Amino acid sequence: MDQAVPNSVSADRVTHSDLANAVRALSMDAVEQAKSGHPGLPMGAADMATVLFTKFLKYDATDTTWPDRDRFVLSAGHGSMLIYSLLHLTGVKGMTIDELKRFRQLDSKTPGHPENFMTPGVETTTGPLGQGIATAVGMAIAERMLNAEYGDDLVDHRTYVIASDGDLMEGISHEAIALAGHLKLNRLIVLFDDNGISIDGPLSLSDSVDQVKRFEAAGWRAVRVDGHDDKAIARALSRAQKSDRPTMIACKTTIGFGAPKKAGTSKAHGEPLGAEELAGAKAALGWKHAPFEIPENIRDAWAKAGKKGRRHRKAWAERLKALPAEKRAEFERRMKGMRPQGLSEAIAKLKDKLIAEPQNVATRKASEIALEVITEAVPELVLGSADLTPSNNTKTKNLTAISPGNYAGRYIHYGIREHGMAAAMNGMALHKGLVPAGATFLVFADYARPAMRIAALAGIPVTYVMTHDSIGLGEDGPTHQPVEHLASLRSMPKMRVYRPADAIETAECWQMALERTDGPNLLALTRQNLPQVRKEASRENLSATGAYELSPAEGKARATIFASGSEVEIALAAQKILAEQSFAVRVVSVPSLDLFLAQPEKVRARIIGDAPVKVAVEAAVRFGWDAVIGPDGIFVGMHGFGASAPYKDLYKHFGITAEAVAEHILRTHNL
Ligand SMILES: Cc1ncc(C[n+]2csc(CCOP(=O)(O)OP(=O)(O)O)c2C)c(N)n1
Repeated sequence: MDQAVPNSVSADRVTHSDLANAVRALSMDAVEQAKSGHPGLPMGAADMATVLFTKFLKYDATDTTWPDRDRFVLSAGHGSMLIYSLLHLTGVKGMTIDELKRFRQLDSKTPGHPENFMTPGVETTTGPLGQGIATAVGMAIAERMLNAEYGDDLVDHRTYVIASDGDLMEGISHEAIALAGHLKLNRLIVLFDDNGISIDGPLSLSDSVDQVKRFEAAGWRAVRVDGHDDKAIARALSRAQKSDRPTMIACKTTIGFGAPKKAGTSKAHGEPLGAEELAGAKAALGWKHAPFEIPENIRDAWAKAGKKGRRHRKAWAERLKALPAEKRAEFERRMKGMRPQGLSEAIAKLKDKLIAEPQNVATRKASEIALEVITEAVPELVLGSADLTPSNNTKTKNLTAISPGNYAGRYIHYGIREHGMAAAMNGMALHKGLVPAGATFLVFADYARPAMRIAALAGIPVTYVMTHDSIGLGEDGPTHQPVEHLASLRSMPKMRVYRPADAIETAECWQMALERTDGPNLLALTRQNLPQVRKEASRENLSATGAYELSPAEGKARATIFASGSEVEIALAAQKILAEQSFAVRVVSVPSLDLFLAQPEKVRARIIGDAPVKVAVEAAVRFGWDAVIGPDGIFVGMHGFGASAPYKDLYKHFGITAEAVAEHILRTHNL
């Protein structure tokens, strides 16, 4: 079996090395053709990936979205040609040899780093190191939670990861492996490409962590194997499948395996090998075929591997079919990512109730009130917090938390791990079947931001509940008071930021967040109590245009005050002060500035109106508001960091008061 196999022999005579070398050859050729990319990782990790895909992965190339498939995450996204080669060789539709030839070209299915929205079979976008492994933790959580709900017949799969040195050096990996170890996610298996090389050179330049001990300390099973010994890898994977804990298999590999001069050096990491080195590598590997050419027998053997999971998929489909119609429809709805019918009705009823009994509460409390009904209407909604549950008001009475070994629940204590939480939420949403919402203080959005950016880029429907949204949090002071966060999050493409003004707007914003299925949402909520500013019943979701006239002027408006969240109260008070001086102004509430700016020009013009003076009030920096008030508009808000004091003192200190707003308007008007 180990000798060279002539092209014409049957598929079962193909060796492991033939299969792995096909991956290496395609990866080298594609990087060479693109004149850019990373050949080293695919060449080094080809053996472990080949063992995984041909012997272990529950996978059917003809249906890459089948719900009970094993998930595979290439955390080291720079090695993207590894996964593209695997998807091509196993026969995923559309992953043609021409797509491999167009590696890294515009609109190809083979972008520089894997993107789940570009390439069938790619489970998540990776590239920023550490994201993949942390996202995979969320996938593994989702699998266990859905298993607890639907049983082994419907949900019974594993999550496999290939991670590199860089993945494990990144801080997020600490959060991810600690959470996975704690929760005993034994269906999570990480193959660590232990090649000891990164961009600057050998890892010894900057790292001396014993990764096996590190994972063990976090509650994992961890072993070392020769990453080029297919039998040893297979043995380790077999054992990992039986483990009661997550497993990390440190596979000792040589980066750029086969390349005569560059193998084992950082030269193999991130540039084409070059014609001579490429020819040398193919010679060393015994690969005698033209660029992008795969002999038929090897192609057949890979195609066979691509069909390995088909019988599992078919048996699973039969079990699904046998379910009572209602249960089956519900499972299918959830796995398709469709929202339940009852959501809008539940919100409408809640709004009626709030009109009948107004609630003068903090919007974090209003969010809890909304969640009491939403969690009933949306059974797939899973809440959680990065150790701020009592402050974020995310754990409604009807939710129980999951715990190690017991995954029946709808709440997750993520620990003080904002970044790990945000990445796990991505994984849960990508897995499908669950809709995650996770919480922390708005100021700590920075600690979660790289995963939030992946959610935006990849269009992942998750919701961040971010409370303590301004100086209104008071005494904790400037370290905890966000000022630039709203502007910076609003600037992120496809991120939707909501800052509701009262209990009704909070319910409306939650509705929009959950109805959105193509990207992330953030609810910025207050710690301090606010009056309910919406007094009239409206079945229509007034927040849906991002801004709306909340309080019209009595007579022709001489100014418009735009405000969001807690500052809407101030805008209304300023309107009253001015009305007493017979100065008519209107107030526009802006629950989502970014959504408002995305409205058609006509809608924006109608809401902005033609009053000569425009004012924006928000206890944050001005950045972004000029699009509404113009460069000469008045901005009443923050111009620097906050301070530590009771919040009412802070509003006075920073001049964010109704009196100040009224004064600014009169002064400008009189100019
Ligand atoms: C968060 C983040 N920082 C930096 C990079 C740039 N980068 C890409 S690969 C890499 C390190 C490569 O080392 P390793 O992870 O061991 O991969 P290998 O060299 O084995 O391919 C770096 C720093 C990145 N992709 N993501």
